[in-house]
Amino acid sequence: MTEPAPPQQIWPEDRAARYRAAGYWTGETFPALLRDRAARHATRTAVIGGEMRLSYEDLLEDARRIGAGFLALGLRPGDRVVLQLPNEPAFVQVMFGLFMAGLLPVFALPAHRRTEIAHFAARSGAKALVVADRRGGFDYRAMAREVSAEVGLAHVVVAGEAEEFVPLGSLSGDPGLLPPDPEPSSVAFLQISGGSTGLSKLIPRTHDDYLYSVRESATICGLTEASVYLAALPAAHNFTLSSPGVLGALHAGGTVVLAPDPNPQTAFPLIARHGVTMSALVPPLALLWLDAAAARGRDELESLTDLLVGGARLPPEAARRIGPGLGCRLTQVFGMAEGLVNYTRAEDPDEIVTGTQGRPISPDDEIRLVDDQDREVPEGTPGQLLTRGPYTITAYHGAPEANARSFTADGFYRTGDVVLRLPSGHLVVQGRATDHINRAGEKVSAEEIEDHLLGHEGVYDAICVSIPDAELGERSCAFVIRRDPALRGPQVKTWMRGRGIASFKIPDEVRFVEAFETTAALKISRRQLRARLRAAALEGE
Ligand code: J2J
Repeated sequence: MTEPAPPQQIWPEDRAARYRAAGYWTGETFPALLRDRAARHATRTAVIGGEMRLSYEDLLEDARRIGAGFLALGLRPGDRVVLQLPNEPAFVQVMFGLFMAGLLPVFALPAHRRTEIAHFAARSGAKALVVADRRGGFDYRAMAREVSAEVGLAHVVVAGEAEEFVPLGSLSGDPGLLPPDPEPSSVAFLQISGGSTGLSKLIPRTHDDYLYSVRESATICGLTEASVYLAALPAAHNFTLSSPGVLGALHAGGTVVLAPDPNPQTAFPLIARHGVTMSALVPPLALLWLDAAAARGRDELESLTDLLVGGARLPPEAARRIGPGLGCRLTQVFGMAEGLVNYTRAEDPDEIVTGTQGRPISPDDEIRLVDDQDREVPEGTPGQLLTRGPYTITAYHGAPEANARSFTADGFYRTGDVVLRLPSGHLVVQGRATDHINRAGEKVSAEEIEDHLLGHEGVYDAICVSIPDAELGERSCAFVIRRDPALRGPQVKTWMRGRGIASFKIPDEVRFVEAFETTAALKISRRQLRARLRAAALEGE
């Protein structure tokens, strides 16, 4: 196997020069950021998780030790490391440890399993994997063993009981051997795409571009040293990491509280105990918090001033209930790991906050709304959103075919979202032009699921579509033509579980059909088929 090339992110020189001149790209890097905050806020609390509390000084010291420890294992600056840790202080310590050593985290979610982790490791050419020992009944070490056998990882580092692997607690080295700070224009890490075609792509983000989005997000959302941000969703997700998220809170000198799960029973007591001021949720969880606040009362939420909601469509009627129901201000966020992030603003009138998904962070975020032929649609009509700007990638890592599909010749990212733009510049998400299922904010590629289903010998063909769902927003439904007439839905689901994929990708529903529509058109694309099956399913609901 040939060694994957190191990730790059290239903006044309004229645009890069413009972003620097405008002061968006300041030359700040992640190691420099942490050193600076540790100098300014030494004894203030940076991170809280469980009974652990880290000051900024502690975090810097731990990151330097961990970073040096990775180098002592034999890793070299520029190497990639798949980072899969739950919402615990170790996540922040290891992330910054990797940054200090010039190593590139590849951000996996705790829900990812063998197949996905092996894919991220192979695609990124990762030398190491960092996991927890066992959480929620799942043994990550057993998974690491399988991944390692498949893709040949040089090192597995485990937070907790390490068995034959390297215990995170044992990592140490000479911090004097840490490399000089990286180039601000170099890639700092790889984020994971939601992905609508096939497997997730890797998203290379630079120090310059990501820190611009983090800094501006923190300002837009009003984060200060006094802010306490509760990471309720997985910290590695782009929303929780950067909008304004864990990094925005640390950038502002505030405190991050890590919640092991986002349920009200866990989150509300943490809010009360640590004086949390801000959190971020996907719409179904925001509704769950509303119900819980109605049932338990709002006493525990006294300190909460701001809730961000994004990741999937928030219906305006639900949006209207959030402020009064939780006693805090709602901010809608429409973002993507590829770049562009939109926020409603504190000064926006109520109907904008409840009825739109905000407007872009940057005056230099370019927005184009186009039809299927890439022609601009008339003002006031919805179109497919294309975007380009100072923190939106220009290419995925090592994916020439996906790049040809996902970016225009002049460097716009095809978001796949269908959007209406108001004269004020605010965007209203109407739907999407691509085939993924947005299951409570978790994106599931229809194609990826179909590919798995087609691997079952009793399946002749399969099409996966999204169906509106009262709780999840959308759920996944697989239409299957079976080869084996005895095949049943539960068997299909069990078999999917055995494929080593995140459980949010297991079809919520399996429906068997005799054939897919072949009437009018002789050749019908899978996209058209999905659209017809979705329409038929809706009629039948
Ligand atoms: C409708 N659809 C939305 C919204 C994202 C901040 C917030 C979210 C993400 C995220 C993120 C939506 N209403 N408010 O990275 O930094 C759908 C769109 C979008 C896709 C991106 C952030 N907010 N979406 O969700 O990379 O379809 O990022 O293109 O996971 O989620 O998904 P993802």
